[in-house]
Amino acid sequence: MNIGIVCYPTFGGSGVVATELGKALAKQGHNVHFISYQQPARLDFFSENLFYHEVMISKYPLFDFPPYETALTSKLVDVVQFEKLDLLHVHYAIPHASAAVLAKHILRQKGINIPVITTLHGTDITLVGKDKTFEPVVTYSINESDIITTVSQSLKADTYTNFEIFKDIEVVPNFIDFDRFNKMKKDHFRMAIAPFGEPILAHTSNFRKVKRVDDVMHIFERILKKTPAKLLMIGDGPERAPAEQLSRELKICDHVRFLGKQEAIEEILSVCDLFLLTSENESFGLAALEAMACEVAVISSNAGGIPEVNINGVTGFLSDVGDVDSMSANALKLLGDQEMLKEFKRNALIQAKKFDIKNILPQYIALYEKALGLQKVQGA
Ligand code: GMT
Repeated sequence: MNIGIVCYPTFGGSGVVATELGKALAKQGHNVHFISYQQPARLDFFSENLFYHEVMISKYPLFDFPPYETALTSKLVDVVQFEKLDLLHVHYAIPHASAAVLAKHILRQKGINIPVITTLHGTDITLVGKDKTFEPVVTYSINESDIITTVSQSLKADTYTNFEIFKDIEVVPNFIDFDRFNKMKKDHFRMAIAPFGEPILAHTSNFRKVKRVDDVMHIFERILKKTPAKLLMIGDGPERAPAEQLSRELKICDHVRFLGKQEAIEEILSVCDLFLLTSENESFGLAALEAMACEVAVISSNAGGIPEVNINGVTGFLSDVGDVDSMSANALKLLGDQEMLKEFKRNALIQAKKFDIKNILPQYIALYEKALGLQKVQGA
């Protein structure tokens, strides 16, 4: 198949999922064309059937707000025609779904039928998308997509709650590539971080408000009062500086390392014991899945789709959003019982295997085939 993938090129979850999906499809022999405003972060190598088309935006002085969506739509029309794409798979509703739907309508006038598969990732539904500045366009573009997918059952339910959607939604969860994410032997690294054998905790995110990183600080403060430990904060975003400041105020900063964005995250996760995910909203929690694949148990909130990934009492523990007392008590329970911790780590790996890319990729391919089949019927 000739597949067009539209995504954000940054390290955000939706961009990572889109890029890894494209790479896996290319490995199976499909031609994959990425369309975005920048080369996707994880697309940093050559492959004969991977292509990148950059959306250029005119800097005309009249534009206080350069019209990216219009430029993206025009690019889609161009790439679909020139590269003879079979379908467009867009990740994150705003503005990718509406641009794709408009491109589809334009192409229809030119006698070309292009199916649009829209994957909803999270904040496009639970936060930004439902705001009335975007809602009518998001609703329209979801309903006009040929296939709609969400990354969890929870996000599917939220989509029906927040928008008037009259089509079926398929759930295709996030996935993990075990060729990359697995527990590696990194004893020297563990020694450097925790020289006295202290347990190592980690949090990974884009440090946005929705992640509640201040809760991570409060949980760790409570843990440190009872037992020595180290905390690695991985990623970057607007809440990073306030979190660093809070770690000083709570007098835990000597035991917390803010590592910023990291490429080889699997190497860091390989030396960790517990992963903390405190989000207010989380449609799936790819960061937790990556940790689990590296045999790390998870202490998390029970928001959104997290319970579909982290199983309470099996792979970790779940608490209500903001309940830092419960989360720190759960962490201490695991850290205080080495046998239980070992078992939870083993369970985390078993659970992560359910989301092996080898199981999830065929689900997307089946949906592409369904979309192409549908298209033939409509075109007939
Ligand atoms: O919040 C992020 O990490 C970024 C965001 C995105 O859309 O780029 O991630 C969302 O999509 C990921 C991939 O499907 C999910 O694993 C995350 O749970 C989801 N984030 C939220 O719902 C807050």
